[in-house]
Amino acid sequence: MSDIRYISNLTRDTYALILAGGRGSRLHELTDWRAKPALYFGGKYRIIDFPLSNCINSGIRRVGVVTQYKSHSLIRHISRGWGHFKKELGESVEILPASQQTSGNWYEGTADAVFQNIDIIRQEVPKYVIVLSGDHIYRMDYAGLLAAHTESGADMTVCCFETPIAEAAGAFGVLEVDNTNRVIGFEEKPTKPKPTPDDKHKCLASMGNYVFNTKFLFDQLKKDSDNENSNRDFGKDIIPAIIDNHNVFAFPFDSSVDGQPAYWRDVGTIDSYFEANMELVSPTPPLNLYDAKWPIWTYQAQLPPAKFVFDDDDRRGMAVDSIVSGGCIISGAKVKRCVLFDEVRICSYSFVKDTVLLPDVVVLKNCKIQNAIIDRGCIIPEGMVIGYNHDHDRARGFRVSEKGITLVTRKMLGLPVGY
Ligand code: ADQ
Ligand code: ADP
Repeated sequence: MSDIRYISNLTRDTYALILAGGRGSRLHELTDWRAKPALYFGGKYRIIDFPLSNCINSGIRRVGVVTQYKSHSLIRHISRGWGHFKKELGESVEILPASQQTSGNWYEGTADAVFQNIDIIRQEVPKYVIVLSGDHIYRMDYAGLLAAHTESGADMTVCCFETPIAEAAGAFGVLEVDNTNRVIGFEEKPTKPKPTPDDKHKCLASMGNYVFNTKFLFDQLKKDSDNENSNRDFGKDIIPAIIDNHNVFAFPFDSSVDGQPAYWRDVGTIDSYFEANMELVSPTPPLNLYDAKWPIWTYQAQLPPAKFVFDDDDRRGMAVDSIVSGGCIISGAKVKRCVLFDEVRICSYSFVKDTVLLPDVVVLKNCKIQNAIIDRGCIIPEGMVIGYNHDHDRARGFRVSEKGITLVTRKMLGLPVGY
């Protein structure tokens, strides 16, 4: 069998389950009303679009999205925007809500979220199941991962990303591997992660993405469900329980789909969310969204092009070093190093810099905003200053992050829920 045929068979024989039920509590009010995978990112996407696009672009066309926490906007996004799968070709994206499939409970941990959908996976008869976290921004060809999984003879393969120890401590599962990449140790969110042999400042963080041989997965989930002391979690329970007696291999994610250094961001905090968005406005961002060979698919509203206009006083409306999405109008205002999602309006005499503006934000006249995230649908009243004095920001009910980013939501502005 030629290599190409071999790989296409692997992806065809794979069912992907994207876990998209997590709350993302360190994002505070940004995930009060939407699950973290539904959070907007990069001007026109939601986080879930990245693993979903990786599936499509890798040739995995049978996908289940497991939802739980505040799933309304996630479900709406997927059902609106992910209809390009062809049922006639055996392709599908299914939404799998916590609906008491087996035990009558909501999903407990991540392993339970898979366990409760075993019957749905079984119907698809896949050889391999790839369990993906719906929480991360990255471009990855899962076909290479599947090839490594089968070539190593693994029962399970864990994707990992070399991460500074300071960032990984308490945040990620950390792997220890031998020189064949076999996993010989695993700790879930250790406070003192074990460094890699080559660099004492780095460790191998689990990306929360796993490949399993289907039967092996089912056997382990069954075993775990019989264990009363289990948290029903891959990181806490399943991986530590199997590494000694089974073939568990690590797959280091070290180069992106275009051969560029691998990019993987957790965006789990207000600061990391802000930074990852802001990286995109730099002249050469580490995440390439302009690669026509690896498009990031999403739901696209039918919107007019962005518009930049002189106002009545002949003041120029302009944006530099910024991403400006469809339906935006910048009139007599200046925008610098900003990410503007759909239909943002910035009015005369306002100056907005280093800010992420989610869809439908309106900045009225004479505002000054910097180092901020403005949530969807906020109307910033005339003359408001944000991000220049943190005490003032806090006094008005805005949230200021550890690194000094001001988050403003509709609720904080006293605006009603619906609009
Ligand atoms: P965490 O990210 O802390 O660690 P978790 O909160 O369980 O793990 O989330 C994993 C994924 O599952 C996320 O995409 C989340 O949205 C989703 N999810 C969480 N609970 C869910 C539920 N009950 N139902 C459906 N989906 C759910 C995990 C691993 C670590 C690894 C990190 C990488 O345990 O070892 O390092 O992911 O981020
Ligand atoms: P979309 O409306 O496109 O799904 P969002 O991701 O912004 O976009 O979804 C957030 C959802 O939560 C919206 O339907 C919004 O109306 C709702 N929402 C926001 N704030 C509140 C609130 N305080 N109470 C109830 N629902 C809210």
